[in-house]
Amino acid sequence: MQRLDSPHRATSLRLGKHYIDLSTPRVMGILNATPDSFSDGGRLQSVTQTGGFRVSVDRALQLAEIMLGQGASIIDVGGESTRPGALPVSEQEEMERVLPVIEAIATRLDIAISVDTSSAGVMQHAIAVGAGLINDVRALGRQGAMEAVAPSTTVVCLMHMRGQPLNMQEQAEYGSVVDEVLAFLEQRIVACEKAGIERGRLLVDPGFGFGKTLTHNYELLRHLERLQVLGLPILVGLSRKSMIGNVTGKGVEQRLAGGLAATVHALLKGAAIIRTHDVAETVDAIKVHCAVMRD
Ligand code: 7PJ
Repeated sequence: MQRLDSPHRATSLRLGKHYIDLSTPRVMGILNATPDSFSDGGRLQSVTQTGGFRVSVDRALQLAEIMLGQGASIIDVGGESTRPGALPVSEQEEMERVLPVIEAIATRLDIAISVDTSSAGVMQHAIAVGAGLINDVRALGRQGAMEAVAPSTTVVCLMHMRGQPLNMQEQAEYGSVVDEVLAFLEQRIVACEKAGIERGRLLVDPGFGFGKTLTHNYELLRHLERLQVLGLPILVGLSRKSMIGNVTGKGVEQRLAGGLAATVHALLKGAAIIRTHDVAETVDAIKVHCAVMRD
């Protein structure tokens, strides 16, 4: 496949022992290790003998293997639900959900692993069991997060969020959302560099749906190319989000087509990694996009 070179796009990223070639866009498949997750209804839960929920590692492995077969380059394992209104979980609980899943994927499957977490303890342990990317919706803003990541070679995705999941939709006020997201990301990049996390280890994400109104989300997508000024690969998560549902009038399970339309716009504006629940369909969309872009 022909390369889509751009001066802003790194050609490759090292995630642990995996090299991800970013000369064409890549897919990050979502693996939720939460009993209350937003759009997979807790597919991974199994009921324990005491009636509690725990994450089924076998089921997680199966899903990861399917996504690998469908063409995902990265599996993003998350144990904290960050949907609007979600309650925080304890670090202990988060570790019990994600670490066995990360370890199993790292030992059994040939794919890069990302962990969707904001907790320094989870980051440290996840790196130790095989995560090559820290995907933090709080952009390493929590106590100890920078220090947890700095000594490793792990890549970090810095995402913009306004407020916290519990209240973020009440804080969605901006002068210019694009300028403010850019300024925030710039400031986090500088903070990372100061903490010893080199630029070459960073990705940026505008954080669709995180403390933004529908208008803000579409304004960000419309002007996504402006993030290229940061000179780092851009990751986007649009999959099944309310910005798709609000326009199409569709429930969570019926948002694929709308999400793919948004994804193609993101690709045209330079997105390098697409985080999605629907790997096979997103891989097809990228292939067609690349065929059109080829000279
Ligand atoms: C995102 C994420 C996103 C990154 C979630 C959901 C909510 N990480 N984690 N970007 N969204 N980097 O998937 O709907 O947009 S959780």
